Amino acid sequence: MRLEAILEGLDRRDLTSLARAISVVENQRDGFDRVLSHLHVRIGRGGARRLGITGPPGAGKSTLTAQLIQRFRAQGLTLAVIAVDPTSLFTGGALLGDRIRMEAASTDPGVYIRSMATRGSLGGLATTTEEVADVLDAFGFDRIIIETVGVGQTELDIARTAETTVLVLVPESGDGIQTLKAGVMEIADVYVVNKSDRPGADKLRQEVEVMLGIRRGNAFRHIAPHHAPRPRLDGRTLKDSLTVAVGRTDRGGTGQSAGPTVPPADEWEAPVLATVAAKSEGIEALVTALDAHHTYLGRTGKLEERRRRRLAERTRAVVNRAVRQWVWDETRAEELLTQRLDEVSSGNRSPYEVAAEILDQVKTGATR
Ligand SMILES: Nc1nc2c(ncn2[C@@H]2O[C@H](COP(=O)(O)OP(=O)(O)OP(=O)(O)O)[C@@H](O)[C@H]2O)c(=O)[nH]1
Ligand SMILES: [Mg+2]
Repeated sequence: MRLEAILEGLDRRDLTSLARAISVVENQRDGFDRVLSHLHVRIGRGGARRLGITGPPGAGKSTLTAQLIQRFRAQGLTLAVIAVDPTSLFTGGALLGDRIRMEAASTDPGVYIRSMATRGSLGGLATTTEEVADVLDAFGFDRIIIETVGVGQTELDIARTAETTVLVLVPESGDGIQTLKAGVMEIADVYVVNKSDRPGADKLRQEVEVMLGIRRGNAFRHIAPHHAPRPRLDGRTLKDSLTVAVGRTDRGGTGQSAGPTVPPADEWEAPVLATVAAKSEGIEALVTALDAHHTYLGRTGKLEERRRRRLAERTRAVVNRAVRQWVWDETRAEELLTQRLDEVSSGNRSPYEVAAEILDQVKTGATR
């Protein structure tokens, strides 16, 4: 299909054209920037919300996604799901069967499920995922769910391309809580302890809450809520003694507590929710939390702020890509590098000197 036909098809909201457009963008085929440019005016205009769901393998992300799909469909909303699986690079497509099942399962025209091939993503997986989400956004889906497997930095970066990031943990997986301890996942907006029908779920939920509390300098808030009167022990509050007991002070090491720490009104306190996705339990609370986070982003201006930052980042990325291509393809940079390589190799010149020379030449406008 020619590019014009794809663009025209997108305007008609034709699903085949959508699939083609996504392939073009995903693989950065010729004209991918034209597709995105064509769609730009429509991106973010239909009020689409992007939701990132990440967590260790088998945590129940897809089950949770299926539950969310049901809720959103009941509200009359349309949905797109992007299933990204960076680890399939290493597992050699072991999850492919699952993906195909997922795609085949969707016969509802209001739901569009797409898996992302992740091998050798040129623009970086997070950027590519975001660009694919842009296409779906412009196409008019009300909700875009980005599901990614894993709890590493890459997965987080992908999930963070959404406005709201959900981290799904389960009692049996040590991974999630370990990365949370390492601070990687501190950045989620909503935490879900799924499989709460299993032993250890309550304990995990408390651990996560304590960990988030400690990071906020607000430990044990679930034990002694701000508004509740605190029992007094030896003239100190319960919170003080607990804080002392774990060897922390909550006021930057002064050893004095200045009373309860109340988060500023414009700060989001990520909730830690319990769900049993397989039995559809706790989903309502999750939907409520997602709505609350969206409202928070809107109220504090963070939605708009974020949008502008992303547009600036995107523009920079496109300029960088073009400049890089221009330098190496259109100027004498490569030629000069080839000429100097022997000297660099023999130690008579450093790569830095040669780079400076190349840049000088580029700046003085020497093109081939
Ligand atoms: N006991 C219990 N099992 C659940 C729950 N939610 C999901 N499961 C089961 O856990 C298994 C994995 O669920 P998925 O939804 O495929 O998990 P996932 O996180 O999408 O898995 P990957 O995409 O492979 O990482 C399935 O067998 C589900 O039926 C739950 O709340 N409780
Ligand atoms: Mg899954």
